Amino acid sequence: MPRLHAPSDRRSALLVIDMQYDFMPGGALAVADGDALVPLINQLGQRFARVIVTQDWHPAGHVSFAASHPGRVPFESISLPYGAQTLWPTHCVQDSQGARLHHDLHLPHAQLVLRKGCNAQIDSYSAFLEADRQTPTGLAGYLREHGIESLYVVGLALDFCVAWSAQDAARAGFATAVIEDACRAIDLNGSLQAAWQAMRELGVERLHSDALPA
Ligand code: VGL
Ligand code: ZN
Repeated sequence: MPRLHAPSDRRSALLVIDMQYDFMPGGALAVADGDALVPLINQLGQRFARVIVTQDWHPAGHVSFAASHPGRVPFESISLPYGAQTLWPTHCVQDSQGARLHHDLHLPHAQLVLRKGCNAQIDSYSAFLEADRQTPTGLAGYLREHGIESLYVVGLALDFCVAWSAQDAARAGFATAVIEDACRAIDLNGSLQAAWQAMRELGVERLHSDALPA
């Protein structure tokens, strides 16, 4: 695993995952305390030369919605052509209020807002590769063309979109860290512990926001 560059280094980027109303308390797929991250992520953003933001951005009737499968309920798992898929409450429908970024998120210098999960038949927790594990979002190419080598990942949810994005970043050769106090988890059937284990095996660093490399 290549070495992590400091946040202020032009070769580093902060990757802010899915800070959208549907993942906030009161949202369709609420993550406990998700909104508490906003001030910390705003502060972290100030320390990074480069910031990238993602949005979960599903068409109506998306394959990951329990409502798209008669007789199924949220949080069940089903088998799809690309493998097992957890079914979710309907969330982050393109252009809905729940899909908007939290209004208090203040990252004025963010250069890229990447939308993922746009294919009706394929989910995408990862900001790099859709759930078929073949369709790229283009993010790796974007980062390489900008000379970015180190990624610090924050946001929601730690055990799904943050963890999948961090793992794919590490596999793609980026030095990758998750800032754990700038994330919150769903924690479904042990998913949080499994996510940390999988990230550790790929060399993803687990950092606290007050201990980032200088
Ligand atoms: C997410 C479940 C479904 C996430 C997105 O952002 O972690 N989780 N869609
Ligand atoms: Zn989703």
